[in-house]
Amino acid sequence: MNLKKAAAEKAVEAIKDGMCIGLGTGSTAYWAIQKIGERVREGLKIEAVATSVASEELAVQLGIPIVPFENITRLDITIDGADEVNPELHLIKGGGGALLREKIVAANTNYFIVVADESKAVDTLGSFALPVEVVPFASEWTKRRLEASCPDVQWRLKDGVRYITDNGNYIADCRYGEIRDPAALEAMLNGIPGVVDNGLFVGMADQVIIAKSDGELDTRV
Ligand code: ABF
Repeated sequence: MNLKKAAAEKAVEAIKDGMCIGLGTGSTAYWAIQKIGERVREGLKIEAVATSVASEELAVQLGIPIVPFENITRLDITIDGADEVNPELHLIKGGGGALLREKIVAANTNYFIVVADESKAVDTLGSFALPVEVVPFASEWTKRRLEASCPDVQWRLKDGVRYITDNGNYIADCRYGEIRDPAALEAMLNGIPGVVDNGLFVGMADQVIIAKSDGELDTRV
């Protein structure tokens, strides 16, 4: 059974005619976009914005109407994946590199649904390296500031060179091990000059759908 697909398709059931939808990024959100495309071809009337160039291209291929962000004031539902989800529904996101757009979209959404397979459910956030988006200017200085709180900070690489986000920035992957106070860490990191945002999503998820290998869908609100 494809757990990511099962969770994503369950989330898509919440979408109704006339809604504005935020499209997530990653291999779980991929299945949500596929299902939304199927429903659009069956007559569902929606508009959508995407959290990454990759998701926008997929949506366009599938016939999902993509509108400029400036044309809408608020999204009804966003469906996106996560790298870790804790029992309070706080998240680490950004393993796919799209954390900044994902956070802007989630913050402007009435109902934010996170979809994941059971491997993403953790008791304590932090085993997954926390992505921090950093502007290129003086980036080594910013990295040193990050290292003051984190023992292991690595620039994300792609094909041997620094990974560049859709916004032209770098990603520093920060391995904290255990994040006991996600809200405090999120605020502290975003207070460092040169940091654009980080992958902690605290108190943003309205619903989390986790597909389990026994076939159950665990829905948490
Ligand atoms: C996006 O895709 C990211 O925030 C997250 O990093 C990733 C989730 O991974 P997956 O590909 O397993 O859905 O949602």
